[in-house]
Amino acid sequence: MKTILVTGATSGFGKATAELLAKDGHRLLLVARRGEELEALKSSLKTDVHIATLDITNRDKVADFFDSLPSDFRDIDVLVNNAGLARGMDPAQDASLDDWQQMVDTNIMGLLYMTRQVLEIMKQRGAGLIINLGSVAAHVPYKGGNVYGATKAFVAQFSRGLRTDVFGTNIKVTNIEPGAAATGFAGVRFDDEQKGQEFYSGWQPLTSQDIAATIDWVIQQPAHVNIDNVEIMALQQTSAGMVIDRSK
Ligand code: NDP
Ligand code: 8X3
Repeated sequence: MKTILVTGATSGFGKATAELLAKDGHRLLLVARRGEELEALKSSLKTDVHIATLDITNRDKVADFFDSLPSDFRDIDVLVNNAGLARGMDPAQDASLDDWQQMVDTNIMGLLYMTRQVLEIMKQRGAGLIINLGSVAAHVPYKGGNVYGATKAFVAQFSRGLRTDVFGTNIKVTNIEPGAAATGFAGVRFDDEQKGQEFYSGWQPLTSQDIAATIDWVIQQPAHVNIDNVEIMALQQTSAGMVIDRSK
């Protein structure tokens, strides 16, 4: 039984991961901004669960969260840095600066606030595992993916740098990079749940359970094994080929 902290547990990958890890009897800390969804999830899980309404972009609130952890939940073995989002899909020349700000604040700064805090615990314990949710968008540009992809490129390089820094401390680091998966993601991106659903219809994307199973597999590895990177895409998705503009 491990103590596992999952960010963004109210939807998609985070929720499916909490549900799967609860079946294995792990002790779970679940955070997100929507308190009612966290309460409902907690009451559906048959394991020890501590929930906290937390906006990971708020550095002080993240510090308060760690300062006020119940004693039973302090010895965190695993952090799943899952909370994240895309906002908008306009080309850079038309994009909203507010959307860019929110993606940077959440996918980069929020992930860093959580990571820095948990490293204090893992350092003291002399062990730990940090699993980051990157994306194939870190490596493959697509129209309108501009800042979202760049935040995930940050996650990829930060994961490599972090693994380099913690070498010799028994702390593991994994970056999981999925392709498109049917979650709340597209609805948030387009700010339109219906449009989000349409993005996933007519083909078979990854599911939340596919990624939860991957996270569970990473957690189950023996102590001497570090899964550095996992790239996973639906069979029906691939990266776009080279395109030539002949309009001029
Ligand atoms: P969902 O929209 O279904 O879930 C995102 C979760 O993040 C929600 O639980 C949301 O909770 C939480 N969240 C967002 N902002 C904050 C915040 N500021 N503070 C705390 N929690 C926050 O999306 P996915 O499950 O698909 O996404 C999970 C991760 O996987 C993200 O990092 C995403 O970039 C990545 N990813 C997704 C892919 C996909 O196609 N679905 C593919 C590759 C990577 P709440 O609103 O309650 O705060
Ligand atoms: C989200 C995956 O392919 O929609 O990270 O950009 S994709």
